[in-house]
Amino acid sequence: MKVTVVTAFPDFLDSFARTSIVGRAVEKGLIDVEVVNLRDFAQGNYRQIDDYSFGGKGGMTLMPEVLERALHFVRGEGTKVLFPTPVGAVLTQDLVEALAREEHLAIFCGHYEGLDERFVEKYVDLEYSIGDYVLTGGEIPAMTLIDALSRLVPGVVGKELSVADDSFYNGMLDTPHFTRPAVWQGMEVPAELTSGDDAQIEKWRRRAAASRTLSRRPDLLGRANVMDYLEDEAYL
Ligand code: 6GU
Repeated sequence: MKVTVVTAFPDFLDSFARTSIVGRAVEKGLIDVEVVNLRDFAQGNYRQIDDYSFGGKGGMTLMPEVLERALHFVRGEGTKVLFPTPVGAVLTQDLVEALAREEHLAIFCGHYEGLDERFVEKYVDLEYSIGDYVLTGGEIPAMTLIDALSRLVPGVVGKELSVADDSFYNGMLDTPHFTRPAVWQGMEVPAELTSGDDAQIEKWRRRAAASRTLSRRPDLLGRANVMDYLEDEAYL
């Protein structure tokens, strides 16, 4: 899959696309990340990309002509156009999984007040938010989405199993994790995990996931198949 990020801050994205697990996935050709400098599509002596918002309090908005020229440069046959914005649909693992099936995503990063709404209306397929707080621009949400997408691409994360077991993958929060030593500062690793008995381990993991989800994120339980976790046992 290919992801293009159109941004006024290409260096920020470039370093991300070259670093860590995502960087290795790019290097191996498992995912293609293209960074496009919005300023390359500006015109005039000042290379202007934004202007004051009409009726605003001094905030800036990216200009539709500049955005459109960038779009015509990056858009191909199967391109889905994305705009990260706090007024978008909240990004969930289900949405990430749906987007992972797309051939090409083009993410247009806004700054300040965002993109001219006429461009959004004409070209944007999906507006997404990464949570209920306000950031200065769409670059971090673009990186957030690319990171989440890349780990779904086979070969990016070392063990496929570690993806299948993750938080949200099955609608539940992840279990706690432990490593050696089995006793640390008087605190013991749950006996089931050191038992070597696969059935006991699985049962412990299901209960731990269900119990954590119930206490920390009960809002997720409507989506998860709780009965898969509890089987028909009484617990808690
Ligand atoms: Cl996608 N953009 C901005 N600017 N702020 C956000 C966000 C996106 N999601 C949460 N806050």
